[in-house]
Amino acid sequence: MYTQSMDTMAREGGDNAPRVLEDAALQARFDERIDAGGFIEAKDWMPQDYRKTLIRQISQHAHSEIVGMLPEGNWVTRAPTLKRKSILLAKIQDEGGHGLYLYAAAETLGVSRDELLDALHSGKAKYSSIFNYPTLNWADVGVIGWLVDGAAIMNQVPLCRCSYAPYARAMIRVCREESFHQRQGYDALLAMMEQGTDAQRAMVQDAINRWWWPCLMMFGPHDADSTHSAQSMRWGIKRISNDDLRQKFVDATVQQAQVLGVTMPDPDLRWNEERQHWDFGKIDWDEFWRVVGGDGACNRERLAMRVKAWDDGAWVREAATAHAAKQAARLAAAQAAQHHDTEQLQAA
Ligand code: BYC
Repeated sequence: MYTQSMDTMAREGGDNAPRVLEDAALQARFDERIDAGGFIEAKDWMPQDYRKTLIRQISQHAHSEIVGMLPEGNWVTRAPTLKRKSILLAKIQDEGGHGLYLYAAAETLGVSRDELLDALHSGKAKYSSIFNYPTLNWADVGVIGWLVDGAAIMNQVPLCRCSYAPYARAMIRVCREESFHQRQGYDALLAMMEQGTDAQRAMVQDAINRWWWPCLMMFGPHDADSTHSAQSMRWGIKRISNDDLRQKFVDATVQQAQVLGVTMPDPDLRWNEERQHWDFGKIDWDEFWRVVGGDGACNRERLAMRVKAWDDGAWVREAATAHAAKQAARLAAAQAAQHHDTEQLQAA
């Protein structure tokens, strides 16, 4: 479906000039709307590459949400109190919901959910590098909320103004929920730091030491090495660059770390009076690309878990399909009966 509008093949009769002119006019109208900061709806004409870029980004985002349920899911049975367990369950369910909104947004672009999930399960599709790191202790759950969700919010708030309206609308609700996720993580860490034992405070610091650099990697490669940034920014899909978002995240979190009483594992982290920003050290991009390429600590485990969840859920999908078929048959029979009655009345 998503090649329809770029089809410049000769029409019957052999003359494709009218079609080329028509496409040029559509492209001009699209560019005008993008340049004016306007939105594109699902039924509007859009260039094929714009559609492809959105399918790529939205589906990777959707996959990240549902794979992102796994590291925290590891701690549901071991949450320290009933309150923390309820919060964690609600958060994980939210992530599942975010996956649904995002798959639905991707479907408006003419791709099926089955195709997207096939790509995830076969290892072809990417999802965020961050979810390939292990959650070793309870403080990891707090740090995921504070730092991982904090980074996610920083990246996702500008997406509420993405030029593709169905994605932008989905992101508004996602961001509201992410804000609760970030606060609950910070609150859990604050409780450990203020009311906990020395061992618990050490757990928090250890978790931050392990998650800090992978969180900085979440924003993607430097702008100069980012394949898609320039075009995505021109199209209004991305509104702020990878490096600028990363800097905003560092600036916001260093202050929060000071309140919490923890440090970041970066000897080069220092306030730059001239730039009015925090300078930070070099990111290990070899590690990033290794993890993105499938060789992180948990890539295989995460994918195996997703495939198992999909296979275990086969009976639910079969039952839902059988139920829908039964309902459709019932409706068709009722309509046929009504049609028959009407015909008899007319004949009488
Ligand atoms: N991990 O040209 P670039 C969450 C890939 S959900 C893996 O800069 P782009 C949460 C990139 O895909 C968090 N791959 O790309 C959920 C591209 O490869 P392809 C997810 C990465 O798209 C549950 C290549 O590197 N958030 O927080 O312009 C619980 C070159 O990169 C990563 C989103 O998905 C990465 N970190 O910019 C808790 C937000 N970074 O596709 C929390 C939406 C880059 O050419 N996505 N790559 O094979 C975006 O904003 C953008 O896609 C990115 C990357 C900023 C991530």
